[in-house]
Amino acid sequence: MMSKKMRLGVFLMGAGHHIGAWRHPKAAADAYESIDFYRQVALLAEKGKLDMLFISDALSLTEKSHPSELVRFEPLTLVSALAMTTAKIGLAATASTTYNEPFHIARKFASIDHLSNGRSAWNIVTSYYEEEAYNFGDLPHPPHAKRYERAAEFVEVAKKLWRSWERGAVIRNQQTGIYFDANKVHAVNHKGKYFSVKGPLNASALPQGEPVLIQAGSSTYGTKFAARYADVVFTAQQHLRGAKRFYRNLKEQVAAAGRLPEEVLVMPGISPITANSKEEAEAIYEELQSLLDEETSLAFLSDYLGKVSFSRKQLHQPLSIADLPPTNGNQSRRDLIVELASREQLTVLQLARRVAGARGHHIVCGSPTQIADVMETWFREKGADGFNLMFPYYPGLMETFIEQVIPILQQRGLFRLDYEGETLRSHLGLHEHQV
Ligand SMILES: Cc1cc2nc3c(=O)[nH]c(=O)nc-3n(C[C@H](O)[C@H](O)[C@@H](O)COP(=O)(O)O)c2cc1C
Repeated sequence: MMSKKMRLGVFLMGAGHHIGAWRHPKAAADAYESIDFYRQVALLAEKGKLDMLFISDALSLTEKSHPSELVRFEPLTLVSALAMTTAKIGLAATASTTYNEPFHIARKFASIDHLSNGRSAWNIVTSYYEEEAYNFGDLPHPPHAKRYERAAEFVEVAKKLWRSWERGAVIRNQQTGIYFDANKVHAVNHKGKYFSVKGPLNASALPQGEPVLIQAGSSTYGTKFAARYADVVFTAQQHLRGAKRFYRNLKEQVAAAGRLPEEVLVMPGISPITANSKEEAEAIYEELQSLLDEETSLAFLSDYLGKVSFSRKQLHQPLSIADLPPTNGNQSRRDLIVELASREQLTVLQLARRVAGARGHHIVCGSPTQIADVMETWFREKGADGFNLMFPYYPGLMETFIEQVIPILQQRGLFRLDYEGETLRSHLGLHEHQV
């Protein structure tokens, strides 16, 4: 029996992660703005004893945006609703450090942590879409390095705010009339390059001390930031070799930053298609591929590559790496896609169709045992401490996984039989933050 347990989140994305998902007859096409849908999948995730729900975000759309990015719930609002319909599972919401202020974000996560009794997590992103800038004044989207510089100061300020109320500061003694101990509440008085924040926060010490901090960005700046601040790193990895390289590199950086490598969990995305056999699972994948439309698939690819437009002729030729412009967006995803194209010698159209399957994440087709085998191998060989599950369509493929793959992982001693603690930090085996 293995004592270390695999950590599993589920990345909820409305109808599904496959770009054609919303057209699949078994998918919930109205999922993006349906609380009934989210409530149903959240309960399913809790039934499977998963560690957390994960909600991504963006702050803009264009006429080419996919349905998943046209209309959707704001993540913090959504997780606060789900906190009321679940009891144990962690609630991870994405919020950008580029288009928010630290006081707002620190306060909102403090509220979520209180109202969920210690189940909050913040997926810290710096925003990858240039268009987001147009919704926040006239300034251009800041360059990649500046976004990460601001993100670091942002998190420092948020941490100071979360520490501004010591535990025990709230007294609420009805006899003496003393509500709180002012000696245990501290101003923050932060003055830095990007922010000036006096504090304290108008929320008492969080049940978890701090929300679980998730980082999703794998560039050089991204991993440096993660090594310093993250509890969990969400990353896209296509194959075990690359995952092991990323894992080793990140854990080395964590140690160099003066932290323990096991304090930071690496959770790549995985998109499992579970069926009775590998052939049946591949048939589901092909059915989803048949629902793709060329234009949306190419729009996704173009975004990831840094807004490239392709001529008709280029679509049937290999991707020309030399012609790619520099990008201010998601650098690690672009590197991954470029590597995939050259490794498998894909034409632009074939590449667009591949990326459409799980936005560059690893797709695995197989029987329940085969899916569990892949996950176990990545886990044992130090390519992953766990996974963020990204089902091609919901709820069907998630149900199959929860009913058929989770019990195998449990029988192998790789995954919990039940929740042992109350907070997300305890599910993940992370220490509680002292305040
Ligand atoms: C797996 C993964 C998921 C991400 N999810 C989001 C997201 O939901 N919203 C967002 O604005 N950025 C998201 N990002 C973007 C990063 O947070 C970062 O802002 C962007 O600059 C890309 O990071 P990188 O260049 O360090 O790889 C994600 C990045 C990765 C690798």
